Amino acid sequence: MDNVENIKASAVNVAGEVVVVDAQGNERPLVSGESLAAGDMVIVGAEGSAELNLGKSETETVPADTAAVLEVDPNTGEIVLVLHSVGSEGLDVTDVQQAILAGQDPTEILEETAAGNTPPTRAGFSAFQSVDRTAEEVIARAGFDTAADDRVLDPYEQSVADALLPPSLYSVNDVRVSEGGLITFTVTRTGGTDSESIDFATSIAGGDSAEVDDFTANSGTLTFAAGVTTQTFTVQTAQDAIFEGDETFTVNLANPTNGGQIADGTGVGTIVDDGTGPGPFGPGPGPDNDTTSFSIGDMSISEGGLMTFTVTRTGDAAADQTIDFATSIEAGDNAEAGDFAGNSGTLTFAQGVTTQTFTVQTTQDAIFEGGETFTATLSNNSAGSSIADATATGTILDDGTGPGPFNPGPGSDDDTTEFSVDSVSISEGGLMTFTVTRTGDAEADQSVNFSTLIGAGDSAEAADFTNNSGTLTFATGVTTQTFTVQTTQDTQYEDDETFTVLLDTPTGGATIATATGTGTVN
Ligand SMILES: [Ca+2]
Ligand SMILES: [Ca+2]
Ligand SMILES: [Ca+2]
Ligand SMILES: [Ca+2]
Repeated sequence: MDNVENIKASAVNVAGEVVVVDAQGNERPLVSGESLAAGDMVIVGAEGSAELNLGKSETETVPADTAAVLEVDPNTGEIVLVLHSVGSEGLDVTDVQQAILAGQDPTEILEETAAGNTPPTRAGFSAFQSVDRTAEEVIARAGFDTAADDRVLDPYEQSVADALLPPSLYSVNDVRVSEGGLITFTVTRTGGTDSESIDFATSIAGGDSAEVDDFTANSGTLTFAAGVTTQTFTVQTAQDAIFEGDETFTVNLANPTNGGQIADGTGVGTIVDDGTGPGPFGPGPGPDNDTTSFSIGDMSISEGGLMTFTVTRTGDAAADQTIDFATSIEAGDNAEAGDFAGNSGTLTFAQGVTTQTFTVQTTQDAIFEGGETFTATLSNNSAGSSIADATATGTILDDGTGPGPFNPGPGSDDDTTEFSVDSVSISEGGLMTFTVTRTGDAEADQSVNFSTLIGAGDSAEAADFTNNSGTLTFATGVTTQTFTVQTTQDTQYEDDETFTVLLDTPTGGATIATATGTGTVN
């Protein structure tokens, strides 16, 4: 017992709601000019302030929303203020009184922070120097017995202390997982330190996209032992091979015990099957990727036929997926606009459908054009899919090698042309004219070589005619061309003399129907 009674303090100026709880737990309003003693707790309300004279050169002010205990610094013997921010919750004076009567050090009711001479601000509390002190010391200086056995208000001790602690606040997080993975939700408790529990449950809430088969529902109670701040629970997601996009479900917290409160009671579980989810997950390497892939195959058909392109989807999707197609003549293609009827549109793949088709009608004519190509292109595929092969070549065949169906018509189309040469007889000394005929027409020039020769069965001799050879070119629409061979006049009598004319090396897809003719000199 030092000279506590000799240390005097007083209220200089009091504004707003200010009360004093003395060391005996008695409450009274504080008014300007009133004396204060060590052990008094000054509680200033939200709008108030209390300017105090602590026997120093300058006064000190207890600001709004603050509680302060007048206390003797055992090192200096000076009176100091131990300050505590009350905050928006306020401070229940009755609780303070009961705590004091239950033997609790009033400075431990508050956060232990000592003020210097400068009136503190809330933000500055943490900068103040802490003063080491025990409950026995302070209460002894306050002038009454501190022996706990003498207290008659033991029933308050536990409940009051608890009431002054902040309640537990619970939150649950959001979790994203690869499909098939085990989701672990974490429930965090802040504030509470006792053994408490809270319930959790999964559900499919409004706005959620998951279905009951997408995860295994779970619910239960999480118990937080004293000092434990986090607990977890898991939800198993279901693996499949169908693209569903992000699917969500909800977890909710409920029924916290011991006055606990829920700060964030809703967590979202997101199941990802597009390869962007986290991994690894067990079993399996993760991340899961159920996205689909589209491809289109090349196609050829006989001219005039209806060409059917097949678009293949690898993988399946829960919702319809679409992809656009269009035909065009690209660089490198040799078809022309008239060779087929362009087509474009959208193909829809419902769940379970792996192929879709579209058709292109090709144009029939009698002109040999060889293989003509155009391009079919895929684009604008649905989300959750990719295009593995976006282009196909359509080839129109008119050389008799193309496949059916042929519409209209019976089968493979053949527009190839044929060359033939005729045989000519003339009197010795005459100029023979051989005619080469092309059967059919072609889009581009075609040519064929001709030459003369004396074959195994021929009777002419070299001197009987003048060899000729060359190339005949057939433009589009031209069906015949000619070449000549000059025969030799002599004075000897001879039987008919023969030689051979020969066609070879046709170009432009043409063939030779009759390769040889006979020149006969009478
Ligand atoms: Ca999957
Ligand atoms: Ca899936
Ligand atoms: Ca044709
Ligand atoms: Ca043709």
